[in-house]
Amino acid sequence: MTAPFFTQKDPIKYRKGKGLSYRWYDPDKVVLGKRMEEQLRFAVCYWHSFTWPGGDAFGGETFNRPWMHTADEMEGARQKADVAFEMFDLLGVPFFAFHDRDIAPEGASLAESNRNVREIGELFAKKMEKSKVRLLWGTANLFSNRRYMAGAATNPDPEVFAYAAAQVKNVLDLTNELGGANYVLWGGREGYETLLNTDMKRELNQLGRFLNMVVEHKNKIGFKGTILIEPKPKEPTKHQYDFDVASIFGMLKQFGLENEVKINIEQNHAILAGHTFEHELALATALGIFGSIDINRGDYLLGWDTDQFAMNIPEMALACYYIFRAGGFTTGGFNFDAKIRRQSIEPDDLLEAHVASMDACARGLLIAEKMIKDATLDTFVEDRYAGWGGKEGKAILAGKRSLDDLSDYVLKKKLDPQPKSGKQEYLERLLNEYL
Ligand code: XLS
Ligand code: NI
Ligand code: NI
Repeated sequence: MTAPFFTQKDPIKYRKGKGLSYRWYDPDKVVLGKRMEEQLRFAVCYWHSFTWPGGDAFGGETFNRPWMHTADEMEGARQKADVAFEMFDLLGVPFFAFHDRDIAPEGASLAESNRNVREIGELFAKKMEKSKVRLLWGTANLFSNRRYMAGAATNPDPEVFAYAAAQVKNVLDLTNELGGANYVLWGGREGYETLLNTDMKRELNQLGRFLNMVVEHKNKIGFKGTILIEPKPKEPTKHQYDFDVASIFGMLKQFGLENEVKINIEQNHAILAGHTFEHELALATALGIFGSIDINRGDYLLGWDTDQFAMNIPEMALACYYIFRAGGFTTGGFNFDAKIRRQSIEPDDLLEAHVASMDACARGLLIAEKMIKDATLDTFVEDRYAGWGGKEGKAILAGKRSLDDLSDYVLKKKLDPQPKSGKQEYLERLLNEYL
């Protein structure tokens, strides 16, 4: 028996109780018209919290989790589920998320792997009767096994494509049965290392077909959740096709899926793509494909996916501003795709990390609320574009002016537009005032 695993025994509450407590995350506090719990929709991710042993490229396991060392792997999977639900209930989070291979060991055949996943899925269903936790999303791990080394949907071998499809079917069915709010596709190996062995056009078409098959299956089984794609520019693949929000949007348009699929944006992936987190959030919102968030923090000095817990309050405030001024989440939420550092070896370090980051997100939301209600920023931006509300501005956008028309207009009116200050430093000071 592994559970109880944590020394913390009492459910963690807002500013009360023994041991850990939330300082800012008050689930019942109404912010921007909804309870904080409903606005933030926090999820614990299964992989980093319960399946990652604390290794890095130069050294192995540091955590020594008992469920990773059982003689019978399925017994380990059951113990892991016990600890996971112990943590969900201690934190009081409304959601969790998993890959098939996080929750159950891969078997000798697909049939056996599917059975393992199903068995733990049934255990989840039982545990969910007693817990308030719900499933934010499920996903298939189409990147760890060596069969996927050259990609899943984009593999040169159609049998690998078929295997990946079969794996997705199993997890999408399970996600549906568990009442999941979304299903995620992250294509870690959908890309290439060298063009010398790659037919890019063919691979992109394969990916488009795969995505369409997922949507067709979703409709067939009546899954009510949202299909999400998670962009990442590189790692493990050198050139990844789902690089960022913009490239996914192009792909969705190409394959006729822009109304079917939305995006799961991860902070660390945004900065690896050379963007700010808010850039990706604002672009997805502008394109109407914002779905959900993998909340974490990348290290600006490192060029890889460190997946640290988000703790930076000014950054969270800005992110929350762009998320909640656009209306916030529908089926999505803040999923902690984040791992504790490999030296954080005490069981309760897992709780500390989640509590601290939930508080940082809650503070971000509270600051964003001030910014949204005050509206000085919004008004500034609106005023900046006020000219477009005039007669000529409207006519241009409505397609009623040609290059000839505008040339005549400028010459006749002898226009000489004068630059206006962008007032960046004033706006930065304003932002600091809210913090
Ligand atoms: C890896 C991704 C992964 C996805 C789910 O970089 O973030 O964890 O969120 O497959
Ligand atoms: Ni992620
Ligand atoms: Ni990541």
